[in-house]
Amino acid sequence: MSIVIKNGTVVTADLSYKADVLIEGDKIVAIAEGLVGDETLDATGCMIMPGGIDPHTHLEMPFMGTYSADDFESGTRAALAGGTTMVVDFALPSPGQGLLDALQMWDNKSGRAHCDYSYHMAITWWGEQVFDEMEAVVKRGITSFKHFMAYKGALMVNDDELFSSFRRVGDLGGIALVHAENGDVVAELSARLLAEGNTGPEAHAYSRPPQVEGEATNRAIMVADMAGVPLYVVHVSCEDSHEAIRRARQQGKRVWGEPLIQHLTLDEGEYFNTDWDHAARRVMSPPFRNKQHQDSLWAGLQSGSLSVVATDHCAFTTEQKRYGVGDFTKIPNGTGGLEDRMPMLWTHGVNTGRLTPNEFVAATSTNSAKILGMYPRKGAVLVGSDADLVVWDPEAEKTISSQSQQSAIDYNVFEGQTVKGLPRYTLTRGVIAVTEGKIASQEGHGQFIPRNARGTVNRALSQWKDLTAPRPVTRSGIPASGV
Ligand code: DUC
Ligand code: ZN
Ligand code: ZN
Ligand code: ZN
Repeated sequence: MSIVIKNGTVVTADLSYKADVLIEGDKIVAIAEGLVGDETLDATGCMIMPGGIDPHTHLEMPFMGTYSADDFESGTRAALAGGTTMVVDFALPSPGQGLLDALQMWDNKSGRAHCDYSYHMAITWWGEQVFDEMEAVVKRGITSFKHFMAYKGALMVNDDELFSSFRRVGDLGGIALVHAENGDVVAELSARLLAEGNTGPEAHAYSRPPQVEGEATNRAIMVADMAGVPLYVVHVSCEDSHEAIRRARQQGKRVWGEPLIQHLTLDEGEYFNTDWDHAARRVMSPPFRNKQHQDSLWAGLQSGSLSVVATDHCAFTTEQKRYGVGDFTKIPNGTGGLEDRMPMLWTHGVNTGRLTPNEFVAATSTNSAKILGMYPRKGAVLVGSDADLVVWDPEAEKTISSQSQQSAIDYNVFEGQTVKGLPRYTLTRGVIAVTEGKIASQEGHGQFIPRNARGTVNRALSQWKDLTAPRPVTRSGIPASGV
């Protein structure tokens, strides 16, 4: 059974051109004019693009005393509805738990996925078991390791752990990810705010000013340089962290920044809504910022100093958000966005003239595939690539509503916004999953996608020659010769 997509314009990160795309099984087998297949999809007026890749989701994640409400079933269904055909989630060991054990837990959940997926491995504690198991994790095709510099007393790692882990990731040819917020300062500000009687959701934003993010991003960049590891900064929300990333890139450091669609399109005014639920539903870390920070993020996407747009999809119901009534530090942190990321970025990015369609493809798909080691299997419209495709109708419109969304939660942070630019069809490895908003995808169709390591890089750039010279490494990650 073959499928041909006809009468559309192929739009990739590099090029736009008229061609038909022929799919056999789960692969693209031909791209040319005048192709014929068993089934024909009409793409008149549409663009044929690589399916979206969301490099940052938290599905069914145990967090802040509960579990995020979208699991791999509802979360990946929502992804496909919005043109996203792959998610990269996070396997999150609890402190003391082995990495392979945590991976098994995530494998048990992800079997229900409608679209393909991978994981980043979180490093939430440090020890010989973690050091040893990191190699097996890389061999399984998980080549990116996430570090939380916030969530003190829970997920946070200290600088000694950060440095040891970064060195190990660098030696394994992987890439280090950071949630960059100064967790000590956040904890201190949170305690003061509560003591002063500031218990509402808006205090969450006060407890995490842009400086905590700028400081941690600078620190992570410097530690990564000393360790000789490429660095990917998740959810860049403000100029303070963006500025650090720009400077690092200009210096030749391999550092990438990931803004979220929420930070690009929603601002801190949401927290001053007098409706407690409205504000709490938008509590996430980092919080939404003001317009100047938003402008900085858009400028970064335009110039290339920021590379990809993600969601950090970590959805909680209103009932879950209400755990934090009377104490903002107990509001589960996180918002949804998987279904809306691409239509929102198209509406606010392409329709406004900020981004070209090719830049849209780069930011929603191709750059993630390249940075995270799965290009050109993913993120490409090429012969031999997986047939993860979205037939994008730039004229189709809808108003976002929790009533019609796939996500399991009871609201939507973009409620009431009209978007123009939607999938006409979404295909996941050759299977038509969405037709004009109608979902026909299959639970369990998604597969785990192993990713390539980047190889070791960057070491010659460090000022610290003694750290960049070849070094015998002990199991604890400290050179035998000492530093
Ligand atoms: N931020 C959130 O808002 N939720 C999940 C984890 C995170 O870093
Ligand atoms: Zn985070
Ligand atoms: Zn409201
Ligand atoms: Zn996250």
